[in-house]
Amino acid sequence: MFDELSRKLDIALAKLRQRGVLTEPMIKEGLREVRRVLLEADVNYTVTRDFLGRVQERALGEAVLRSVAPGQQIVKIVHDELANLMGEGRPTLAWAPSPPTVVLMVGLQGSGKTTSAAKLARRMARENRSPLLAACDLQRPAAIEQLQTLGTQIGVPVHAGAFGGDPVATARAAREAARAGKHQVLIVDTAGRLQIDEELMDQLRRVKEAVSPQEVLLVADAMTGQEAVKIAQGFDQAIGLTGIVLTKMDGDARGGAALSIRGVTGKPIKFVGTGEGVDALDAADPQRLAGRILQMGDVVGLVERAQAAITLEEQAKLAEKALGPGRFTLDDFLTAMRQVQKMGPLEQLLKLIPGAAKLSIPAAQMDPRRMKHVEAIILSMTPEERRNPAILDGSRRARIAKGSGRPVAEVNRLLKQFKEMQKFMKEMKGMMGGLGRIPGLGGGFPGTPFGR
Ligand SMILES: Nc1nc2c(ncn2[C@@H]2O[C@H](COP(=O)(O)OP(=O)(O)OP(=O)(O)O)[C@@H](O)[C@H]2O)c(=O)[nH]1
Ligand SMILES: [Mg+2]
Repeated sequence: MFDELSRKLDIALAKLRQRGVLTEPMIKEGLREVRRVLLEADVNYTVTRDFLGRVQERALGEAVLRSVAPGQQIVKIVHDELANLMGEGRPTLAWAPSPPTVVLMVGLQGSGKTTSAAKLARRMARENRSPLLAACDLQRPAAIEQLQTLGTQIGVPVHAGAFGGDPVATARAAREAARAGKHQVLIVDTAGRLQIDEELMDQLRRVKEAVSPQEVLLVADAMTGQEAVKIAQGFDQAIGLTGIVLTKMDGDARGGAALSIRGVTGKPIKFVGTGEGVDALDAADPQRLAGRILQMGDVVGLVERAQAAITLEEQAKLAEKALGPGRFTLDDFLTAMRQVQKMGPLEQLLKLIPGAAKLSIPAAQMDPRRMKHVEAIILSMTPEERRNPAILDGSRRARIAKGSGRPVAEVNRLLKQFKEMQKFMKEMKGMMGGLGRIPGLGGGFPGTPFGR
């Protein structure tokens, strides 16, 4: 699913992710690349343009340019906006106030209507909704048989019309049968055509009228890209749709259909077909689909957690301390460390930071117990000592060691690391000019568990 798109987006975004500092031209250049990839994947032009507008606006925002690992944040923004393209949340089916709820499956020939009807029925059976299938594609004997076979396979009854019969009458009878049989859901399979034509639309309109469906789902083949979008528009104008079932997402669908169909038609993708088997139907989840496209869930998760752990105010304060006119003190060191701790188990977190795996960080430094020790040592200092560690002579160090229950050697080591970090902060300040950079995330943080 989305393999090609996924790979190309990864390459496009890699350039942004690898940079520690991003400027506006770099972001614009990177997003131009993303644009090219989306258009190549057959995403609708207008959808692409609006999408990039939103991404760029957010990416150029203060918060990203000034943040640590801005490239990672852009990955997250792209991810979120991709999800937004496909929907707000997980869409649900509309249920009838009194059963049966009727779901009408429509679409072009071979798009996967019959298969999807059976898959949906299986899903409903699993949810104990006692479904009934209706075979209203009466143009080919094989079509009726196909649904009957699938019905037997999944243990769902099929109300079938006779070959050559009237689909409208069959649909009406099926609805009656569903009510009489106390079926909660009726799923109606219909005939397809090679292209949208007035005769098919007229028949569907009459079937629709006969069963008053809560849902009219267009079954569209994801492999056809923007063609699927055009088909959806055509069906919506002719009979009115409530949602889309995007099939054959397991194939090498380029992404154009999935990413454009909602933006263009305003109809949500409700299900995605991911195989030929009767279980291969997923409820569409925009977040998950975006995750499949941008296979960087680790980055997205990390940025989310970091954002949750470090409040903006804290970030501003730390950046000010680290790079502003003030001095970076042991108190700040402790605050930064606690924030890093709040983000979760360190080893796990480190794995999430691209490049961090390459840093040689002794396991002991990542040990949460060691963090406790560092904390104990710093808290055993007086406020004056924390502000000005230069006054820490031998006797003071001995007192701190005793107070914290740690050996003097460890106190010394911590102070040495802190000094290195102060130096690093100063260098970085010189290097980066006025740009803020928050310690703790990817940017290197000597003397702490993230140190180089
Ligand atoms: N790989 C894959 N194949 C699918 C999927 N959905 C349907 N198919 C296959 O697509 C072919 C057509 O599916 P049908 O369900 O018969 O399509 P239809 O829309 O009912 O076709 P007509 O009744 O002829 O209009 C079958 O071989 C299905 O197995 C899917 O999500 N993934
Ligand atoms: Mg069929």
